[in-house]
Amino acid sequence: MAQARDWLREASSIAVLTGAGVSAESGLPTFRGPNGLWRNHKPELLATPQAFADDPKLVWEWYDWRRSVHSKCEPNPAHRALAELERRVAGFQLITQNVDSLHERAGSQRMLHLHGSVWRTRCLGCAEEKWNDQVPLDPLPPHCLCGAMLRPAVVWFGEPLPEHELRAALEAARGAQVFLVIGTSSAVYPAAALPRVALENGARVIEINPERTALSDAAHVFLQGPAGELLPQLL
Ligand code: BJW
Ligand code: ZN
Repeated sequence: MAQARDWLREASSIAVLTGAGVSAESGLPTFRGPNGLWRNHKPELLATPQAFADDPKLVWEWYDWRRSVHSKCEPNPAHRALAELERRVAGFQLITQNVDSLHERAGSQRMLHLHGSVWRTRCLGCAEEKWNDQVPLDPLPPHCLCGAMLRPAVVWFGEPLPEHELRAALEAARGAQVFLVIGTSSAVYPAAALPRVALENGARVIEINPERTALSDAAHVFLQGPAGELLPQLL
């Protein structure tokens, strides 16, 4: 912990990659692990274009439920500590896989969203993207003014990540002196490759997670525990 704290204090460029675990203490379930089931469906099997094509109403019900859970949750001390770190360090970049908006609600601004947002919809007909914070959505599935069905503006398996976000995230990973990896199982690519890119480019990599992950052996420091407790101590 002391070593990691020194690196963070001395660094002029810091990049942070977050995953679902950073929002766990706000009450949001993660994707994988013991609590990762929704009505007997595995979330990672619902987050696919195939699941949506097979049963758009089922997939929308899952997103509608998640939107309603998200709307009742508040940012936790981990989100707030990262927003504070951004205010202190000029060369700061937050990269998130999360779609919940809790980082923004905690005050983060220099953010890249790799997997989109549950609060945006995209039209399957005219492709228009829009902010939509209606909870619950009615009717379900929702439709665009053009008549076509809407989908959540998130990135499902097999879909490309938004080009600008991914390019900027790679650039931040290459340029970071310290790369923090918080609350992600490091199982989903290309996000999981970012800490490796940072390592290859000489960054100190610090991981925070209650469980060891595919990254833990390669990280310079692995801090085992919940982000909401460890991050405020670290920063
Ligand atoms: C705590 C905590 C606390 C608990 N404090 N921590 C083989 C090799 C490489 C790649 C592939 C491959 N086979 C297939 C692929 C590609 C595929 C992939 O990676 N698959 C893997 C499963 C192998 N990737 C893709 O398909 C991506 N696209 C792509 O590659 O496109 C290529 C392409 C190019 C050009 C044209 C076409 C295609 C897209 C990936 C999209 C992922 N989407 C989702 C859903 C988003 C929408 C939604 O939210 O519904 O993103 S899936 C889901 O996983 C979500 C998450 O962002 C993502 C990562 O999950 P995360 O955040 O790590 O959560 P968990 O639950 O896994 O982990 C939580 C962690 O928190 C745990 O470690 C806990 O211990 C910890 N934790 N409490 C801190 N208090
Ligand atoms: Zn439309």
